[in-house]
Amino acid sequence: LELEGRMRRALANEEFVVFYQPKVSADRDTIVGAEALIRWMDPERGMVSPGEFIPVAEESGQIEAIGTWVLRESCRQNRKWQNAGFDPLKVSVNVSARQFRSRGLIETVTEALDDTGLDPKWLELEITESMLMNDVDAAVRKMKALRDLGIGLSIDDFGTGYSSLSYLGRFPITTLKIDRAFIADVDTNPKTAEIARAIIGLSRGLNLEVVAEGAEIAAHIMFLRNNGCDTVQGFYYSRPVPAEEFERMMRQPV
Ligand code: G
Ligand code: G
Ligand code: MN
Ligand code: NA
Repeated sequence: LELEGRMRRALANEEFVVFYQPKVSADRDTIVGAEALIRWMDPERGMVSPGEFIPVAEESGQIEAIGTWVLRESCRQNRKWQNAGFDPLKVSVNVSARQFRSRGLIETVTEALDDTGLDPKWLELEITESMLMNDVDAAVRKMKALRDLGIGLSIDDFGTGYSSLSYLGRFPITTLKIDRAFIADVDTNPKTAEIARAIIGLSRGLNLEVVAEGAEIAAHIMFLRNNGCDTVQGFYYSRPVPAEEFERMMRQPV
């Protein structure tokens, strides 16, 4: 079977799982959130990377069903952790371009929240700049409708897309996520460090939470902490892990 056919089967056969990568408060060193990242355990081929199958799902339209499943599963898991008595977390879910444009997105998110009983403030969607630029007015309307549900909205991979700073003030977002390209050499390249500082300053000025992704070493963490970044995500703390492993991390300090 081609990837498309195997994907159709995968959803029915429950071969998809959601992994979670911790987001850590830079000054308190506690887990304050998680990014939900889909994984596919193909019984024949083993783990298939979302980098491989998400673009195919996007092309074939299967992303709608898969995206709906990820949203619901992430909300369900988050509510379950809250019911078990863990400190509440914000879980962030990636949304693809086609999903974002889809007419059904608002209803899908509403249903995921209603059916799981998750308070909307503990859900955030990650969208990329390039998804917003085709039709800025339509994107702003869609973002407002999502924010009206009470959820957060984050710009993922910030600084790498084809966007314009002139639009940033119009976007009703709650979070900027600095792309890992800026974090990778933040400790060794003074220009990169200056750009990272500028993004952090911009976020503060616009009253947005700022998250750095791709923090891999202690020097990255030090830089981000010293320069006022709110939240840090990266292999330094943990790779994306299954829910049970994430739960173990929540039981003990990072
Ligand atoms: O987890 P990993 O680094 O392999 O992710 C590769 C890419 O797949 C990233 O760009 C990530 O945003 C994307 N991705 C992971 N999970 C999801 C998902 O549930 N939905 C969408 N649309 N993209 C995802
Ligand atoms: O495109 P997006 O930002 O959603 O992709 C998120 C992906 O980035 C995660 O699935 C994860 O595999 C990857 N990632 C997370 N932390 C790190 C890191 O510290 N280093 C690298 N190279 N990749 C990371
Ligand atoms: Mn992301
Ligand atoms: Na990203």
